[in-house]
Amino acid sequence: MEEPLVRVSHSGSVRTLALNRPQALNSFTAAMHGELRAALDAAAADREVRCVVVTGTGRGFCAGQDLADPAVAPQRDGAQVDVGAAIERFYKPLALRLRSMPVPVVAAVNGVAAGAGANFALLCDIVVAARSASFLQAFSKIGLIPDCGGTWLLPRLVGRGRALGLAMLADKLGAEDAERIGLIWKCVDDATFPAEVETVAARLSTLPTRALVATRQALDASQQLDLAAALSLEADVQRTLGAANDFAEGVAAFMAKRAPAFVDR
Ligand code: T3D
Repeated sequence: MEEPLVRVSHSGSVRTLALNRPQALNSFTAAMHGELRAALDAAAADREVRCVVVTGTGRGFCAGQDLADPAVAPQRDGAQVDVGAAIERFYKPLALRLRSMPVPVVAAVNGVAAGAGANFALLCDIVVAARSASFLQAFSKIGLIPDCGGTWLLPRLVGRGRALGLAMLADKLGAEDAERIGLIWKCVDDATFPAEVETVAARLSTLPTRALVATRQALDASQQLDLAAALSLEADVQRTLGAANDFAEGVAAFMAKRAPAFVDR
């Protein structure tokens, strides 16, 4: 049987999607985009799923666009290639899908994350990286700008100065430094990486999913709002969440000194 380009596995209420083109450091092809999109859609639609983990097989996380793909590589005969069309067709929907997932998404960065592969990781809610992993905004090396959300994400995560340094110089940033400058949540030892990812995903899966997703949405929306508008948004979201099951359960569990069992999604 043919190997899938995205390996899907399930443990408890955690769905893991592993990019699976290790021979090319899990770089994106049209077919892999298709499988990833289908797997994300399936996870979003499955009420049993309360956390999604994305990772890579082999020694890399994802090396961005597969540059050997004739659909994007400049043609030897001088024919123009519409790189923008690939962005519209694949990367924009991928970024918007990740940011609209109805459950938290963890990027488990097991190795190098380059180009769109780096920004694919940074679009996720929580990024945990193995100490040997690295992040590389490889775009300037091939005459492009950061895509897959890079121009939006980088200044928001690390500020304009560091964003420009990372994007223009395209140096490999080790996982420790990525954590130090606030690009990612956590860098952990390679030996404990799988267990740490499992722990964080299991924890997220027991937390109030709807509130976690509303937190992501409110943080993203606040980037465009003044304080008064952000405060109003907070009031609106709290009004909705305050009427949901998880708020009642969270308060009841606190008062009864027991662990809560959240159900909303
Ligand atoms: O084009 C459009 O549609 C626009 C979209 C753009 C989005 C983008 O992501 S643009 C950026 C694309 N990505 C890159 O430019 C990164 C290219 N890769 C690298 O710079 C290096 O491979 C790494 C720094 C990521 C890792 O280096 P290293 O030394 O650990 O590994 P390596 O030997 O370079 O790569 C291992 C194999 O994977 C190698 O194949 P081989 O020689 O063993 O048969 C290499 O060719 C292959 N590989 C790595 N990255 C890609 C790739 N093959 C195709 N496309 C890749 N992006």
